[in-house]
Amino acid sequence: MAHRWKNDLTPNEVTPKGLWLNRRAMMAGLGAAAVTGAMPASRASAQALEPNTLEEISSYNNFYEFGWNKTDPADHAHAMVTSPWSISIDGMVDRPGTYTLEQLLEGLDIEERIYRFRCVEAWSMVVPWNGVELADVLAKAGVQSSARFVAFETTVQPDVMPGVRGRIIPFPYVEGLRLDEAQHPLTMLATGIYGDPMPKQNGAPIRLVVPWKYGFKSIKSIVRITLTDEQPPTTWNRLNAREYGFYSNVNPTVDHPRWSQASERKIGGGLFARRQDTLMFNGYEDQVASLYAGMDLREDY
Ligand SMILES: Nc1nc2c(c(=O)[nH]1)N[C@H]1C(S)=C(S)[C@@H](COP(=O)(O)O)O[C@H]1N2
Ligand SMILES: [Mo]
Repeated sequence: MAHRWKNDLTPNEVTPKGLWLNRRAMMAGLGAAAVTGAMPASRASAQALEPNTLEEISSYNNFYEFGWNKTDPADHAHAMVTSPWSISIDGMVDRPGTYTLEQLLEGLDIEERIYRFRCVEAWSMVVPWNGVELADVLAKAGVQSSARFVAFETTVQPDVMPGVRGRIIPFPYVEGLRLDEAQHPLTMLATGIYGDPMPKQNGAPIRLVVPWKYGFKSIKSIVRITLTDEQPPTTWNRLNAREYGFYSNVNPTVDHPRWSQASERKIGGGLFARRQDTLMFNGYEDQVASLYAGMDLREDY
């Protein structure tokens, strides 16, 4: 995999892995903004962007197909079949069809991007994702000018997904973005973390990452992408429209009906760690605020 930090690491530094991870954490603290080119220069850089460990990222998960507890995905997702994998791309595209993972990624650079990740439940992590821009994958299918939204769907494998059998949430899990959100350069299809293939509990082999939105928008283990001219249904909005809107942009000034969104607990900080302030658009305001110009973010939550 080609990723941007490769040149900073000598082969000696790559092993043992612990050292490699430490080095990455150190670099992130020193200058992730310069390295990723994806960080705003303002308030966000004041907040340390120290990545969580792979252990933290892959052991505290939401993947309701595998159960409701944070440890259920790590306990059960190993049984999910993720190879071979393909995604059907349909709707308003010039070249609809079933694309293998290899076809989707062919010719694209796998980049490494360190993003903040903020769950609507008010916990957060910092994750060094590997992946490609969604826009580049959509371009392969040829987005038609009539398309206005992108809908996504997760695999359903009932035999190995205890949560699917529970039938509390309607599966498949579905999500959606406005086309301009989907084509924004921050929006990724991620295929790995820390240079390793995506852990199954994090949405192997390929999942969405939209860093300025609450985590539930970042749908895992995608098998279908549909270009449409209508706002698509989304799983949490279907379950409770008052609590979970279509946009779900991270916004410290709009509270969830049952809790404050002004601050968050960063996973891995320990029991007595101070909560940190939640940033507007999760710290990506400079890059994405223009997408919502003229919108009332209280109405369109
Ligand atoms: N298919 C699917 N995608 C999903 C979810 C899910 O339950 N099923 N949970 C979402 C929620 S609520 C969050 S916070 C993130 C969690 O991603 P992580 O486990 O990689 O941190 O995945 C999102 N994507
Ligand atoms: Mo979440």
